[in-house]
Amino acid sequence: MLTLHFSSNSRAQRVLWLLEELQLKYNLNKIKFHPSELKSDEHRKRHPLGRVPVLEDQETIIYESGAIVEYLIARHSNGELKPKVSDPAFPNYLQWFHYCEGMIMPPMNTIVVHTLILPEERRNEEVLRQAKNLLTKALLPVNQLLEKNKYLIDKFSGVDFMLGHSLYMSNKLKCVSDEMINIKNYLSLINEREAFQKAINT
Ligand SMILES: N[C@@H](CCC(=O)N[C@@H](CS)C(=O)NCC(=O)O)C(=O)O
Repeated sequence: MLTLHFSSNSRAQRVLWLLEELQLKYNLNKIKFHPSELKSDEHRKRHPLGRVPVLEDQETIIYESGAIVEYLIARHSNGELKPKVSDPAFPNYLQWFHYCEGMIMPPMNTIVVHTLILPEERRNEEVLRQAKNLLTKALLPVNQLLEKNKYLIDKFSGVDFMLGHSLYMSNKLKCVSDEMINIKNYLSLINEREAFQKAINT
């Protein structure tokens, strides 16, 4: 049996979305997004930094949302959700899958820190401005990609759980401008998926 250690409004939504799409059986351990629970001894045994998501599969404990998504796809998707190595879409899959944590999430983390996490007196307007600028620049190629593709690499894939979810988070932070119409349309598309709704409303 799989157990997902999960907090609302976090990257753990990526994994819940995937578990739901794959219609797998799982236990959900909902953790309050607060140091009292995230940094507890119990949770640090699963993740040394006290973060989410964490997936447990019998004796295996795995963290890093991208690794978890790859693990579940490899074990449970029956060859769906990831192009084969010989498929021309394979390099695109790799690039855009990793673009999420590599290019989108670093400025987004800074934005969250300087708008929500730090006490007001420690927030820095210049750092925030630079991070917003960087995020906008990183979103532009994704908006372009969606000019020709329905989902991120056209066929619904692991990239949607990663990069797609980071677009959802960027939009929630009001960092997707109305001009990025392709991203807006894409968000409407994933919003229609029942599994996505379950993930963002849990
Ligand atoms: N690269 C990691 C990042 C994990 C991460 O930072 N998760 C956030 C939630 S989105 C967290 O648990 N933050 C709690 C904290 O920083 O104390 C992943 O993709 O899983």
